[in-house]
Amino acid sequence: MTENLWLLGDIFDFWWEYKSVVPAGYVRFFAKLLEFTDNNIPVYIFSGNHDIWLKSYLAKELNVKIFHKPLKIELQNKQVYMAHGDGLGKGDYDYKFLKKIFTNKFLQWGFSKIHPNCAFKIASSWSHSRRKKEKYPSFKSLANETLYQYAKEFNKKEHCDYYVFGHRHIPMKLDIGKGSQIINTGEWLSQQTFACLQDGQMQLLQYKDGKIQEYPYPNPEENPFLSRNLKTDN
Ligand SMILES: [Mn+2]
Repeated sequence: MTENLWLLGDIFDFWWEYKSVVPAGYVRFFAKLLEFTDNNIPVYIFSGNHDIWLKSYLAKELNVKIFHKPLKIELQNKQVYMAHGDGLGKGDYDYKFLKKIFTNKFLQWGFSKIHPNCAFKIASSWSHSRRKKEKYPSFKSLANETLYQYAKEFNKKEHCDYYVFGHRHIPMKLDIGKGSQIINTGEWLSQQTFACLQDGQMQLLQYKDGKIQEYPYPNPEENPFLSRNLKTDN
């Protein structure tokens, strides 16, 4: 069986590539990815809203493939739609506007002229400021979940078996009709959740107490770890 690893974005809180400077840190993480690719296990990385500036460095050094857009792909005879999830669906116009600024070539050129120490200080403080103090993201209802609605709408026009996203930090595995499911891989830092596609079936899993188990709350409406009243954090 062909194994491969898909990282769905926001792998870095902030990432920027210079011609001759590499951001400090991440050595063990990079070594692990290299271990995968050196052993012919392909690694695919989507850029997220925190690391949209991933360019060719990781692709060259670690032999990984980077995607900047959603991808629809057949895996194990299933149609799988994957994306980080930022900016998809209705609303979030502030972010959609910001994304235009973030991806503006002239502004990127200007930012790259700032000394790396200053540039990272500015970007990291801003990136951190977006993170709220609460440990778990807020959740109101599925009706308010843009990616859930997006997948449902998309599936009316074009069928996929699985819609897999990150971004929201809310682990989720739900039916969306026509035999399709949406899966949100959640996040790694506090809940250690991820998805696994095996024999054509996708599972939402959690690494807990040294073991891998099925995540007990695939429906966020029943998840006690989500905060109900606070603002979103993604
Ligand atoms: Mn994100």
